[in-house]
Amino acid sequence: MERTLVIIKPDGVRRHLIGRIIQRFEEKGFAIAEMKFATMTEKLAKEHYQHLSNRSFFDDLIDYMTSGPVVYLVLTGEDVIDLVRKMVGATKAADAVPGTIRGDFALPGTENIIHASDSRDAANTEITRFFPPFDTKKVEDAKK
Ligand code: DGI
Repeated sequence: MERTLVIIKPDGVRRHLIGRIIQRFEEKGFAIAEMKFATMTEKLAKEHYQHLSNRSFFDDLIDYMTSGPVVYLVLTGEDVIDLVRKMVGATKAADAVPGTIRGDFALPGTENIIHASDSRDAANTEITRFFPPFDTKKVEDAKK
């Protein structure tokens, strides 16, 4: 089954939108395969947004992404990558259509509530970045 990586960004958490955002994905029929609440390190934020490292807003973007906890989700379902991007809406608040998550909640500026992988390659890279392989059986065995 196809998988995608979603991040509810620090402003989404601060504005108490976690429940409403996750509800949209559940109502659509996607399954939550993984979920984690944690503050992003500067190293991972810079890696995640390396394609924007030459842009004037890069430092602000890194400060924002590391400014508080985020929710990481791996969602699964048919066409989940494309459909979640459609549900998320356009990057800029002014372009985001009402009915999309950004269209309904995002304010102008860098802070736009949510991230979702934009391709199969990006999804694989991002899922491995934020959910590194972890052998729970080995950990359990080590505790014995
Ligand atoms: O995949 P997206 O998040 O929709 O878009 P992206 O990968 O091009 O940009 C990543 C984030 O960087 C975006 O969610 C918000 C920020 N950003 C992108 N373009 C601009 C921007 N922030 C500002 N201030 N101005 C921009 O033009």
